[in-house]
Amino acid sequence: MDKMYIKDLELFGYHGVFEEEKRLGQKFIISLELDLDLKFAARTGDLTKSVHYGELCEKVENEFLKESYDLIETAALNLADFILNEYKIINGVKVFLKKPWAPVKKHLDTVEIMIERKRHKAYIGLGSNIGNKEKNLNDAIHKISEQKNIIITKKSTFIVTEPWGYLDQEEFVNGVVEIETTLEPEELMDLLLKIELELKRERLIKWGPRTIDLDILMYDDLISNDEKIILPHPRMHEREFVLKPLNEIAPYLLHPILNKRVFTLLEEIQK
Ligand code: PH2
Ligand code: MG
Ligand code: MG
Repeated sequence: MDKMYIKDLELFGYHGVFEEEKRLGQKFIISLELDLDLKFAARTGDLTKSVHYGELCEKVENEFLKESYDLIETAALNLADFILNEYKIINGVKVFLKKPWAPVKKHLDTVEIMIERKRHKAYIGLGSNIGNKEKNLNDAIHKISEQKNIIITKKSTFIVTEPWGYLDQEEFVNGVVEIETTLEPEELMDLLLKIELELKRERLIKWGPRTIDLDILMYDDLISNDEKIILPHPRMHEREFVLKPLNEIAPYLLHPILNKRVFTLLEEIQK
C-alpha cells in the first residue's frame, strides 16, 4: 500500500483543558500518515489522482481552528474523520498530534497521541415483524444513511420470511444493506442500538417479536470473540432470511471462519 506522509506541520491552536490554554493558545505539531493508491498519479502525473498536500495542510489548519476542544484526542479524531470525509481517495489515516508546550510542571519533550481511522465495509441485517414492517426497515435505513460516518453502498430487496427460533409470532420482513463506514465495530453497534431504541424496539423474548432488529453480519473480514460483539454474526450461515438478501448484494463475500462464500452457504441450507 502506498503512503503519503506530512511531517511536523506547525499550527497555533486553542485546545486544552485549562482556561489559559483556550484563551492564550499554544503551538501544536501535526503529522499525518495517509494510505492511498499513488501509482496512477505517479505514472500519469495527474495531480487529481493524488492529494494536493498544500491544499490538505490549509484545510487541516481550518478544521483544527474551527472549534476548541478540551482534549487533543478529540482534536485528532475530528481531523481523522474530516480528512476521510473530504478526500475519498484516502483509505486510511493516522493523525499524530503533539503539544510541545503542554502545561506540565516537569520537564518533558512533548506529549503526543495517535488516532487511526480507516474505511471499512460492513453488512447489516434488518428484520421487523411488528407494525408496518417495510416502513420500519425503510426508517432504519434512512436513519443509518443520515449518519455522517456511514454511506449505504448497496441495499437488497426486502423479503417476507417465516419466523425462525421462536415460532409463535408473525412473519418477518428481512433485508440486508452494505455500508462503508469509518466507525469501529463497537461504535457501529452502539449506533445501531440507538436506532433500534428510536424505532421503539423492546427486548422481551429472545428471538421474539420486534419492530426492528439491526445486526452487524460482517465487518471487513474481522473475526471477533468479544462477548458484546461476535463477528461474523454467529448464526448468519444457518439463516435463509439473512443469506438470501445477502446473496443478492454480495454473493462472493467470503465467510472468514467457514471459509465459504455466501452463495455456497445459501446453496448448502437450501439443499
Ligand atoms: N430474527 C430473529 C429470530 N427469528 N426469523 C425471521 N424470519 N427473521 C428474523 O429477522 C428473525 C427471525 C432474531 O434476531
Ligand atoms: Mg437478530
Ligand atoms: Mg439483534
